[in-house]
This record gives sequence, C-alpha cells and structure tokens, in this order.
Amino acid sequence: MAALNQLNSQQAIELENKYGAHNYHPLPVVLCKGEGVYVWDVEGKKYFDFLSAYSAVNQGHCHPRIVDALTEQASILTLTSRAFHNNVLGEYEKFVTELFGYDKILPMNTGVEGGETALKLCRKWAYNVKGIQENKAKILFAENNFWGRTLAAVSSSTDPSAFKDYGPYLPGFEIVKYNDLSALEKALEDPNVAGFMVEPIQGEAGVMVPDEGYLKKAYDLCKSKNVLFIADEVQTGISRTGKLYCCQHEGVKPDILILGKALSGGVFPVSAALADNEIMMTIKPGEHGSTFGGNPLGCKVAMAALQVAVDENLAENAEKLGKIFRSKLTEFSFKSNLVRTVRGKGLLNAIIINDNEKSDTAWNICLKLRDNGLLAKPTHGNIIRFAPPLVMNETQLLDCVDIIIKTLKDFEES
Ligand code: IF1
Repeated sequence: MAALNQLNSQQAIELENKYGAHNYHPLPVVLCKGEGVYVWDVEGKKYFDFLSAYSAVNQGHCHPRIVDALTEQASILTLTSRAFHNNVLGEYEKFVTELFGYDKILPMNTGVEGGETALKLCRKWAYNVKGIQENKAKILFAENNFWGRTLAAVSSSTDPSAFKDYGPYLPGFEIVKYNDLSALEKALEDPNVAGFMVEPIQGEAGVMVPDEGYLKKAYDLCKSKNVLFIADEVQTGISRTGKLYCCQHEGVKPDILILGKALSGGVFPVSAALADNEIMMTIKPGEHGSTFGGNPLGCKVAMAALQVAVDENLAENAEKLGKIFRSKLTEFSFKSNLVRTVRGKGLLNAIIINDNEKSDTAWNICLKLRDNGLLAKPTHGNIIRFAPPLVMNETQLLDCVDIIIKTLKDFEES
C-alpha cells in the first residue's frame, strides 16, 4: 500500500469502502485540492466544481481571506464553550444581525441544528406568546422538503429514503403541498399551527422554484393567522440565488431565518437561526445550546466569509451568470430530446433529463461530465443540479456551458 498521503483514487475509495459507513454513493472521483472554482483529483486532473459542496463553497474553495481568518484564530483561541464569554462572539453577533436585519442570532454549527433551533424557538413562541395549549403546537412543512438528517428532520420528510425505518416520528408536524397557496390557507385554519418552515427554493427536491409571489403570499397568509414564517435558507442563502438571501427577491423578511453552509464558506461548520426579540427571547438561559455553537474560530471564519460575499458582490455575480447559464441551456434544450427543462435562480440551477426518475441516465451524464472536467451530481433520479462557486467569472461559466452542452450532445448521439 502506497504511503497514505500518496493514495491513488482506487486505493482511497477502497479504504472508504472498508473502514467507512456506506451512507453515501459518491461519484467515483477522489479530490485532494480545491482553489476557487477548481478542484483536483489525486491523479492531478483538474475539474470545475459545479456542486460547491451543495452550496457551502459559494466563496470558492480555500478563499485566502477565509483561510487566513481560520489560521490566525486557530492559534489564538478555538473554543471556550458558552460556560464563559469570549471576545469574538459579540462582535460576530452584531455583524450578522446588522447585515441580515434581525435583533438577535442563535449560533449553531450544522444546517440541521439551525433548523432544530428554529423549530424549538417556534414551539417556545407558540406556548409563551401565541398561547397555544402545551404540547399542542403544530408546524407545517412543504412536501418534498429537505432540511437535514436528524430524527426531527426526517419526521417532517416525505421522502422514504430519508425517513424509512427511522420511526417512531416526532408528532406535531404536518405536510402541505409546496407552491400551493390554497393548501397552505386550508392548513392554517387550524388554530394550533404555530409555524410554517419552507425552503424558498427546494434544493434537494430538484431546484424547485415556486411561482413568482408564492413566498410573499405564503408569508402574508401566515401573518394573517399569527403563524411564524420560517425560511430554511441553508442552501439558498449567502448570495446563491442572486440576493443575500432568497426571500429578499420578494421582499419577505422571515420571522426566523436559518443559515448554514456558505455562512462559513465551507471552511468550518457554522449555522444560525436569526429572529427578533419577541421570538428569540422565548428561550431562556440553559434551555438550548451546543458545545461548539458560537465558538470564536467559527465566528471569525463566518465574518470573513460574509465579508467576502459582500465585498466581491457575489449575489450580483450569481444573478448575472445565472441568467446566462439558463438562457444557454434553455436554448440547447429546444434542440435536444435529452433535456426536458432548465430551471433555477441565480447560480442554483438544474436540468431535468428526459428520462424516468429510476433511470441512471443522469448519473451516466455526470460520469461523462467528470471525464470532461466538470463535477456535478444528480439529485432525485433524472435531475442534475448545477451550482458552481459564485466567484466564477463569465469566461469560466461559458467554458462550463460548452462542456455541459458538448457532453449532452455526445451523450445524445452515443
Ligand atoms: C446530506 C441533500 C442538499 C439543506 C437545506 C438544511 C440542510 C441542508 C435546504 C442541513 C443540507 C446537504 C446535506 C447533505 C447533502 C446536501 C443536500 F442532498 F442532502 F439534500 F444540499 F440538497 N437545509 N443539505 O440542503 O444542513 O445539517 O447538512 O449542514 O445530508 O447528504 P447540514
């Protein structure tokens, strides 16, 4: 066996298969370096990254300003726990709440912890502010949602691959059809409903973009029934869709905003729930938290990651390049039997392959894309998500469009 740090792809994959849980089915490529929009495999092949670690690397791989923030703080103070104060947390909390326009932030680590925090805030608010009877609060979720892998998250899932054999499930969760205002209006008739948690664009479901105005009307319906509108912007946030966060496209300020992934630029796990005081102050000392939540290392990284997003105008760039991407791919789809639909917002896009969900066409196209130097992965069956780092320039984007179209054409003709 080669020394561990000179493994070839096959050897690295074999180690993962032998010693790691088989809870993923990765594309067969072994990456060892990332820089900006590029990643390299252990054989030295260079790729455009068109997944960005599911929109965690919006700022590009190993952004120097973010890595510098990490390395500098890492030799000063990494973790104190919240048993004590630290000199970075307050500065971070001020920075983030002013940037996003909220009274307060509850800092956590992973996106799903952000979601869990939002739901606990919603239930606390239900009993202590709205006045719902104890243990009677209900929270609505959209069909085909995805917000993580905890038992609460899978209890709200409609995807058997996410929830099967993980029962019994958390009670008090109800499902409404996504992008369906009458379904939401009907569900809101129940006075025990305390919140509606929804992705502004459903990522895992296949980049499902709701009708223009859906978010605003859904928000208004919730307000009319004194129900919290909770936006899961773990994947759509931090400039990905062409705004700092996606609800801003419709002028909606969620009652609770959940952030993760690119909040730290993919350098360190950092997530958050943001809310104003009426909601945030329902959790008292000792009623929620986490060992690493609000750690000084993550706070420094997140401040640098957010500053990069603002300073490098990543939202405007995503808006501009996303329009070019969708128009080029849509133009191609008119002449192609392979591509049925192109959809997305900013640089969160997807193509729907003209084949059934169970087919491996999308997977095989992604293998060809890999051979042609671009990494992407299907979400459900026949949908390929395209989400490059937001630091991509127009020339690189056009090169990627050429790779994608060439690959699709070759595939169609093969
Ligand atoms: C996996 C999917 C994407 C998310 C939204 C919360 C979370 C996620 C909208 C939880 C996480 C990740 C999880 C990762 C793959 C990826 C994913 F394919 F699973 F569904 F992006 F679409 N809200 N999504 O997308 O954040 O706890 O993971 O930090 O579990 O395979 P997390």
